[in-house]
Formats: sequence, structure tokens, C-alpha cells
Amino acid sequence: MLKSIPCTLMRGGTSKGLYFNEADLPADREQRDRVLLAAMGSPDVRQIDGVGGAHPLTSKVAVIRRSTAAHADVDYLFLQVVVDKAEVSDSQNCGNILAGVGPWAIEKGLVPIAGDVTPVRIHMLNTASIAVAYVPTPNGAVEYEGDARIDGVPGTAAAIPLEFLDVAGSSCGSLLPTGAAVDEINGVSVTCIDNGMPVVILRAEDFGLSGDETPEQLESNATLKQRVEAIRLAVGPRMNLGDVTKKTVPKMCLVSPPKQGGAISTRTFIPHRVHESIGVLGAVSVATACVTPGSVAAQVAKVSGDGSAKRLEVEHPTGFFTVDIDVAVTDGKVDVRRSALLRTARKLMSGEVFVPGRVWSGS
Ligand code: NQM
Repeated sequence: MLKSIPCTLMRGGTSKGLYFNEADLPADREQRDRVLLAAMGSPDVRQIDGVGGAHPLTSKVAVIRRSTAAHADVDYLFLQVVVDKAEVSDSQNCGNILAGVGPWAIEKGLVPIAGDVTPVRIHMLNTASIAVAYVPTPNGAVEYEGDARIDGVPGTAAAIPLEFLDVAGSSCGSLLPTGAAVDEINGVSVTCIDNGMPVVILRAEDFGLSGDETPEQLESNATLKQRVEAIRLAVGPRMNLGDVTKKTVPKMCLVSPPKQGGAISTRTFIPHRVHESIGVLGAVSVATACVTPGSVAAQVAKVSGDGSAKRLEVEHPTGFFTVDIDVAVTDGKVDVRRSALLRTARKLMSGEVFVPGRVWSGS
């Protein structure tokens, strides 16, 4: 008999996924992963026998519970359900799916409404770091509708500002995990950085690219993909990520000078498909690299303004991603004080997802 599991389908930023209460999933990790694969329809490039959207950006899961940590309201575990392989990975965080966590937690009664805006302190388990989501709650309820626009999502919705205080080095141990602003890997200059997402920054020009290519053009360039993946595999252990063959990090970001008046232009492999825009924490890491002296990003970026607090527009294939960062640079040493940005989210469907009974019971 099919087993039903309560969940909510939500768009978080430019991603989409299933949001679960931890108590509704099997406690055993292997069994939980089998259930999530069945719910999404993986492994299958079309995810035809599940609710996944056949792309890494629409094959995501949030597992949420009330937090036991004094400084957080809820714990959030992000899981990437790989589309075409029987793999579920907790090796990365996701700042887009994060955008839906605050509204979900309020609607499920895990966080009381605090006025017109309810701050939700979210302990991100993947990276043991904290985000604060400022959820609009006028009239005693979560408001999803509004006039905020984010590139990569049609239309407008209510703004959910997200703030990060302690994400530098949260996956790799330090902001610049190799200890240098630039390294030479397979003859290519790279910057390895982790301000919430491990990212390897590469100059598009070094691969004979303009940096304006579409995701489809990049994905159909087999030689490019091989070169980028070879660098990713070589650099993984040096970023303290170990063997990254089966991991979804580090992300590989090709950068070039800005073309639309922003700070830098990006095309990001996540790590095998190319992002239609850019990930949230991925954008925060790239923006941080733009103000890191000597980095590959700083070499092509146009950053204006004095002082440590800056607003950077990161260009991507479908527009801009605005990141506010407060980064102090003293004697070449980079100290990240705060990162913030704007997302929107929308509840799409609430109900139950069904998986085969034998998958649930593990028989
Ligand atoms: O970088 C895609 C996304 C992401 C991750 C990815 C993300 C982030 O756009 O915080 O949001 O890089 O796999 O959802």
C-alpha cells in the first residue's frame, strides 16, 4: 500500500522543493534517503514517477524541526536529491530553499508571529551556521504576496530579507581554505572561497569564453565540462572537502568583467548543470571574492565605494543578484562581518506525497 507523508511544495527563491517536518520522515538516514528518492522520482532524468522537476534546482528538500539551540528557533537541513543518480546529498547548504523555511515554520506553529515582520532564526545544520529570515506577517499571518522582484522568477512577491552573520568558512573551515587568494590548478588560476558556499572562481577568458554564453551553450561544451570537472576534483581535498566526486560542492563559477553595469558577470556550474541564475550563498561567496585583494574575481570585478559595507550586483544568466556585504580588509586579511540579501518564496501546494509502502518499510 502507498505510504502518505505530509509535506509542502514551495518555491524558495529561484529553487523549488518539498518541505518536511523531520518527525514525518524515517529517523534512519538510509531509509529517509530512499523515501526522498521515491518521492522525487530519482534516479531518472525526467523524474517521471515522482514530484521532482527534473533539474537540480527543482529536486530539493528541506527537513525542519524546532531547534534545541538557544540562539535559534528552528533547525533546517537541506538535502539535494540527485536527479539521475540514487543519491541524496547533505554536503551543501541552499540559501534559496532557506527562503521558504521561515514562512513554513510560522505556518506550522513552530515560531509565533511577532508583529508585522517575524524574524525567524534558522540554524542551518549543513553548515552549522545561523541565518535570520525576516518574514512579512501583517494581520497575524504569513503574507506571500507583495511587490518584490527577484531575477529568475517571473512576477513579484513579498520580500523576505535574509541575513547571515557567521557563514564564512562554514563548509571548508576558513574563508580562503587553501590559505591563498589565488592558486594554480592544472595551469589555471583559481580562487577557492567559502562564504557560506564553497566556490571555485575561474576566469571565463582562460577557457576561451566571453562569459556571456548561455547555460545551454556551456552545458553542451564537453571539453569545457571535462576541464572544469578535473579542476573541481583536484581542488576538493585542498578545500578540506575531501573526495568531491559524489558531492555537489564546490560550485565552479566562471567570471568575466560586468556587462550590464553590475560588479561582475558569472556563469556557475552547480557543479554539472549550469545555474539559470546563481545560488544565494554562491552569490555571497562570489561577492566576497570581488573584495578579496588579488583574487581571480577581484581582477575582473568593478567595485565602487569606500568603507567596509558594500552593495554588489552579481550578474548572472537571467539578471542580477544583489548582495550586501560588510567585509573589512586589513593588511590583506579579509574579515567578513555580515552578508544580507533579498529573496521571495511561495507556498505552492500543501498535502501529502505518496511513496511505495515497500520503500517506506525498507522491505
Ligand atoms: O548557493 C543551487 C540554488 C542553489 C544553492 C546550487 C543556493 C545557494 O540556487 O545558497 O541557493 O548552487 O546548487 O538553490
